[in-house]
Amino acid sequence: MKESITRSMEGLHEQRTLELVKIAAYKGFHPMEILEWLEAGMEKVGYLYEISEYFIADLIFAGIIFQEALDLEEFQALYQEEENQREGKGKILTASIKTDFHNIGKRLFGSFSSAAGFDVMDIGEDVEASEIVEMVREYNPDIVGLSGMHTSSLNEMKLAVEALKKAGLRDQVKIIIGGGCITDDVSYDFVGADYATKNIAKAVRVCEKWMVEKT
Ligand code: B12
Repeated sequence: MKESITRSMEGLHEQRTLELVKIAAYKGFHPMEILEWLEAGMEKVGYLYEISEYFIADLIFAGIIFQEALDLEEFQALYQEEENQREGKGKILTASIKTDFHNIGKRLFGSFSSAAGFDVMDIGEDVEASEIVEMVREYNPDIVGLSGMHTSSLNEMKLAVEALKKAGLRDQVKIIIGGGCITDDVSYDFVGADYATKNIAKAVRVCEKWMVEKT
């Protein structure tokens, strides 16, 4: 199952990928596992783009297939099952950082956090540091989740954290960063965040731990 889904995603086979995800969901595979197989395919798409075997249209199409898979009723039903005490766990504000229009990973973080009981406000893509400050003031989240896929995203995230500090809001929130800009040797200290990960399950667990510590 794993290899077929990854290969089908890599090969940009829309219908086949969707059918395979439906079958995997029917067979009872964990949503996190299915997600990882799809992501492995996306990684390969990124690599094929890097070596010029795929073009920008292929990246766009890969993004569409991935999103369609996540929107499948079968997949949604799976992670709804994960849902526990929905409301009141805490508030999370998410954004793709300035210059970054990628949003699939950020939305996933939002969906899984929401399924775990957080209230999530997604303020979109290419979000300026000043908008993040404004929204933290308005929405008063417990946690800010910043997403970035570009190598330069870390600098933009650092600027956002500095802007929050300058506005006197940094101590009110925990900051978690994720996305392709996070590599093994990335230090969240550089950004001034509290945690960095590409792993959604780990991210949600950390957010839950923060909320327990807060209360
Ligand atoms: C799909 C895609 C696109 C789609 C995006 C569609 C969309 N709606 O998002 C489109 C076609 C629009 C696109 C555009 C571009 N892209 Co693009 N894209 C990709 C691709 C193939 C997949 C990204 C993806 O969605 N992956 C699947 C998701 C689930 O993974 P993820 O985002 O990493 O998220 C996971 C974790 O990181 C984590 N996560 C994500 N956010 C957050 C946030 C928090 C708080 C937490 C805790 C966790 C978390 O959760 C997810 C679950 O595992 C990648 C290749 C790759 N290897 O990633 C290139 C890639 C990211 N793109 C790239 C580039 C260069 C571009 C363009 C500049 C191309 C161009 N010449 O125009 C533009 C950029 C536009 C812009 N200004 O942002 C480069 C970036 C290079 C770099 N290091 O700087 C990559 C790496 C491709 C490559 N190998 O060259 N892209």
